[in-house]
Amino acid sequence: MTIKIYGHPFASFAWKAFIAAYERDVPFEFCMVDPDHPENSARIAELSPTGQFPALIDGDRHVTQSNSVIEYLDRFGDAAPMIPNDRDAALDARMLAYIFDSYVSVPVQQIVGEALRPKDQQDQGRVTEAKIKLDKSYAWLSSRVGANWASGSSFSIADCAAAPALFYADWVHPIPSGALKAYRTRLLKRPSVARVVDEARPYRSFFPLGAPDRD
Ligand SMILES: N[C@@H](CCC(=O)N[C@@H](CS)C(=O)NCC(=O)O)C(=O)O
Repeated sequence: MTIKIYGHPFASFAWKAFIAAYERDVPFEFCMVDPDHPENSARIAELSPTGQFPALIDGDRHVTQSNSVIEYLDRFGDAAPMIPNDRDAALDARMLAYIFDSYVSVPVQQIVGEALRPKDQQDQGRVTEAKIKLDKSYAWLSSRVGANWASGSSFSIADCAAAPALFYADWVHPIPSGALKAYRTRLLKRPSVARVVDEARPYRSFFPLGAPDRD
């Protein structure tokens, strides 16, 4: 039975699932969620409470929420698990993943979402609030990311979350040079991350703020 992962190549939370699958060499069928594939849009509406992706199907097992999909993929492949075996290391990795999701990816989504609203409904105040949140996150994370990966020496769920979060964050609100920016550069060189960046390239014109001419 082939594992199916529902998502879109340009979607940051879907990247997290793809990165974990590539890290662990887990084959899967990619199910594109877009208007050209209404059957996948209908399926994701059943799989996820809000219709948001990613979601995974493995036989009778249905998993949604990017962090849960990553955790599910840990049962396959030989690579070090994305949720470390050590209890404290697992806690740190999960904690950082939540922080990248909630305090980097979500403010980025808010800034992008604002640009997608009709001009007369856009609110610069909400954009400013989201950027203030990003500045706080950048400062906090700069003093915490490791010399190799987000949490310790092994690539983990925290890095799966950090890669899309920091990739798009730097586009909407540039990360100052320093430890966090250097970590973003290291992430972009990781083959699993470079692969999702490449797979998303054809969709850059979707970016409502205008994609910069760089990664
Ligand atoms: N908490 C969810 C967030 C998922 C999410 O925000 N997905 C976005 C893609 S990055 C989405 O589905 N956007 C399309 C939509 O909201 O209709 C997770 O971790 O999976």
